[in-house]
Parts: sequence; C-alpha cells; structure tokens
Amino acid sequence: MVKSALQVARAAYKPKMPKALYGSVKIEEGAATQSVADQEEVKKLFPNTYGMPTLKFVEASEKANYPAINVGVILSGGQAPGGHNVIAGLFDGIKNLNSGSRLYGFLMGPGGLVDHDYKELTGEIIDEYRNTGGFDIIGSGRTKLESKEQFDKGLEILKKLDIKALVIIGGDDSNTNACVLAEYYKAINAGVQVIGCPKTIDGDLKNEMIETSFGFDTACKVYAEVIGNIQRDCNSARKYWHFIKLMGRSASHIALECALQVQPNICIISEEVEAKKLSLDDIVTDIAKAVARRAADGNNFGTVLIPEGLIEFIPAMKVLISELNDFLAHHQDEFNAVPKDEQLAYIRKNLSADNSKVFASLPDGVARQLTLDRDPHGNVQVSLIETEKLLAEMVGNKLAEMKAEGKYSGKFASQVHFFGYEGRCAAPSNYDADYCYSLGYTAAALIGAGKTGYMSSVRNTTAPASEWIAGGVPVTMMMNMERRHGEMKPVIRKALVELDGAPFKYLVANREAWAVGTEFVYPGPIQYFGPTEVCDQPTITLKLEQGK
Ligand code: FBP
Repeated sequence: MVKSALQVARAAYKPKMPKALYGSVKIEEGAATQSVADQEEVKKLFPNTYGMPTLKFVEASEKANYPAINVGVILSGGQAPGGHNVIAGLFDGIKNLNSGSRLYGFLMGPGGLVDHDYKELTGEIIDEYRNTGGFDIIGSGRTKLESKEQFDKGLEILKKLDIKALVIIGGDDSNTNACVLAEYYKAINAGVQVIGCPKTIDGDLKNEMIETSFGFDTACKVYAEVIGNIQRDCNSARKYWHFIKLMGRSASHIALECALQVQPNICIISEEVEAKKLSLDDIVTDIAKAVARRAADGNNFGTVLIPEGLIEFIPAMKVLISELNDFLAHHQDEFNAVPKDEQLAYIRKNLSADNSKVFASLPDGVARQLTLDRDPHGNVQVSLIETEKLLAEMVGNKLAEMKAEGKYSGKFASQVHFFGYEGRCAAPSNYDADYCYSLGYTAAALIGAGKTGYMSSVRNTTAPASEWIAGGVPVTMMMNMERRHGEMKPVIRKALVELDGAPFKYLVANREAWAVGTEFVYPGPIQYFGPTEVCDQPTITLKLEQGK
C-alpha cells in the first residue's frame, strides 16, 4: 500500500493515555446507578446488568496475573475518526493483560458476528492502521443486533473461537443493543462479556460519564477548516452567500461547534427551531432579514450553517412527514399508478388541509423528495433532502418579494455545500487519537476486571491526557424508555443541544454581532505536529461545557 509522507510520519505517533493506565490498575467503585428515567421498567428488562456501580481505574502497586483471553471487536454504524485507534488500544491493552491474548475483528459491522465473518487482527495488521482514519481495518455496517436468533448465532462463533469478551464500537443504538446482548449472555451464562465504546461524529452520545463521542472532535475540525476557507473566499470576492449543510442526523452539535470555531453570519440550531415552534417561513424570513441588513451596509455576502436534521425539527414539517409516511404506507400502489406530473397534485388532494398547505409551499423538488426514497421502515430519508438548496432558493424568493416592497435593494447570489463524508474518515486529531486509544485500552481493563454491560469511559479530557480519568459506566444508567416502531423500548437517551447549556448560550450571546459584522475565523487544517496549544485543543463545545 502506498502511503503519504504524513501517513508514514503519523504512524509513529504514540497516543497519550491517562496516567493510571500505564501500569497495573485496580478498580475504585462508585455508587450504585439508576437509569436516567423509567427506572422500574428498565430494571425489569435488565435484571442482571441494572444498577451496577460506576468504575474508575487507579494505579495499583502490585501487578495482577491475567490468563490469556480471546476478544472480538465490531465497528457499528457510521464511520468516525479514531476507530482504528480504539482497536489498537484494545489490542495493546489485552496483550498487556497477557501477551497470549488474541483479537478477532468481525467484518462489516454487527452482521459479521451473525454471519460468522471475521479475521484475526495480528500485531502486523494493527501496526498498519495506528493513527489512521476510517473503519477499513474490518469495515462497518448498520445491521441491528436485536433478536435472540442473532444473539444465539453470534454465540456459536464466539464459542468456536473461544472468545470471552466482545467490544462493540458504536453510537446510541448500537450501544443499546450491546447492552441487550450483555444482559442476554449473562442471563444464559454464556460466559461472554460485552463492552461498548462511544462513537459518532454527531456528538449526541454524551452524558455526565461520557464527555463526548469519539470522532466529533476531528470531524468538526475538518468541517471548520473548509468553512473557514469558504469564508475567506467569501470575504475576498464579496459576492456570494454560502449555504452550508453539516452532517448530524438529528442533533445540531456539529453545526454549533463549527459555528463556535468559524463565527459565521448565521447558524441554525434545530433544537431552538423546535423549542420556538418556528415554521420554515420563519426561518427563511429571519435569514432574508439578515441578508438585507448586511446588504444595507454594502455586504452582499455571508455564510449560513444548517444542521442536517433541521427538517424534522420544524414542527409543521414533522407533522407533514408523519402524515405522508402513513398515507404512502397505505396507498403506495395507487400513488405509483398516478402519472409523474400529477403526483404532487394527487398528494396535495389527499393530505389534511394544514399539511396540504405546507406541502404546497415547498419547492417542487423538495416536495417530490418527500414522496420518494423511503427507508426499509417506510420513513422519508430526511438526510437526502437538500435543505441547503431549499433554504437558498426560498431566501432568494423572499428577497425578491422584499425588493418589490422596497425593503431590500442588494444583490443576492448563493452557493450551496454539504459537508459530511469529508470528515468522517479523516486522520484523527491528537485529541481523537489519544481519546480513542485510551477508550480501547480502558475497554481491555474492563475485560480484565471481568465486567459486562459497561461502556468504556474516559473523562476530564480538557486537562492534559495524563490527568484523564479512565473507567466504566453501566450502559443501563444512560437508558430510558422510548417509543420505537410503535413499541416502548429501552434506549440510550440521545443528547440533543441543550438550550440552557454553555455552548448554545455562547452562540446566542455573539450571533447578533457575527450576523451584522464580518467576524469570520479561519481555523486552518488540523495540525498533527507542533506546539500543544495548536495540536492538542479539544472542541470549544467541550471547553465551554466544562467551564474552560
Ligand atoms: P452514526 O451515528 O452511526 O455514527 O452515523 C452518523 C452519520 O454520519 C450521520 O451524521 C449521518 O446522518 C449518517 O451517519 C449517514 O449515514 P450513511 O452514510 O450510512 O447514510
């Protein structure tokens, strides 16, 4: 494999870890835990893994003897920078327990466990992937591990390979399923521990024990770099408004963090849109007014950041999408038989009056998108809706109306962008390289301690790595009951942007100045070599959350 000069140099990087993990460790137990809500229901569903204490690893004076152990690992869901370092940390961690330990990777996500598709990860393979981005060492997938049949099928191969512990690296849903698996294997005395690791660029798997999900740091820094470049271009040519959509299936953490890094003119936060019950027209009007204000100062340019999940947080759109899902689920054949150029009118005719009005207000392209591309569960794939184009087009129309009324006299030309895949497999920043390696190493320590149903936790990460705190948090502690596909299910509570949290408040305190002035920041690319204040900074979100 040909490698770039940076890749070769970066391979030699030694990730930093919490001080306690360098030698032998012992466990300090915290108090027994409760789920974040619905305690009785969650407890009933997890009789063997509910209520366990939080754990912290501290230095031990004596070295314990561990038997050699075979461990399996799975990458689940969307790629996130640093996944390879979690696996490298896990590998080094289990070898540190006992050099005879072995690591097996299940291929292409949880499906690999069910289909018995695996490969042994040797030291030679691991060395090829240290500090690299991507999940290509074993691949990832979105198969949901949820049925007893899948668990039993998985157990066959675990038994065959004498695997005593399985590490699942995933987001909220994958870790929920990891916990169900841990509970099941414990209930049937399968002799297999299950440990989770918090992954997702979306940043929505976090709580008091999990400061951030890995990959968020690097992905945001990549997007902030390119938005910064766009802003400098924008401020040089002074002729375009750039509408930039940023990944994040549901929560707006990525858009918010990028805004904190680049100080754009406008950043929409979906959670605020929902709380204020804004309509699409409200959002468009607000942007158009900001454009008009800047135009009055002679500034016919600017940037607008848009979170990917926005559409579903606009209350009227949510109701419309829900009725459309229901309607098409029952009338798909009838709809398919309608000639293409009459399909939108057919939908308008069949929706309730309010929803029909909202549907009619959408540009045809978007309205059509809402009738197509349903996922296997019959839902509109909102991430395919080009919100950046929708908003640019609607703002243009609104400005034309304002011009006709004499309320605007500028020039408006737009460019649209969507940043997501550009950042998901970037080479991890020092923060993610260190955090991920530490998460993997901590997972090995949890395995050594015989734990199951825990998520690897590394905290205090705005301090130097030597002061980070490694431990474990029971997955049941993060759970509540939510309606999924018509049934109440235990799930890890998703962390949305908190409107009373420090990061959002910082945006609110500054956005007026950023909208009127041109206070762009140009963060530049991630630096892997150089002074610590350039290379080792955590996200602004994390610093603000921790009062730094
Ligand atoms: P995970 O939560 O699984 O890590 O995935 C996050 C994400 O990158 C979202 O930001 C995005 O909406 C989604 O994956 C896209 O996934 P896919 O490429 O599989 O369509």
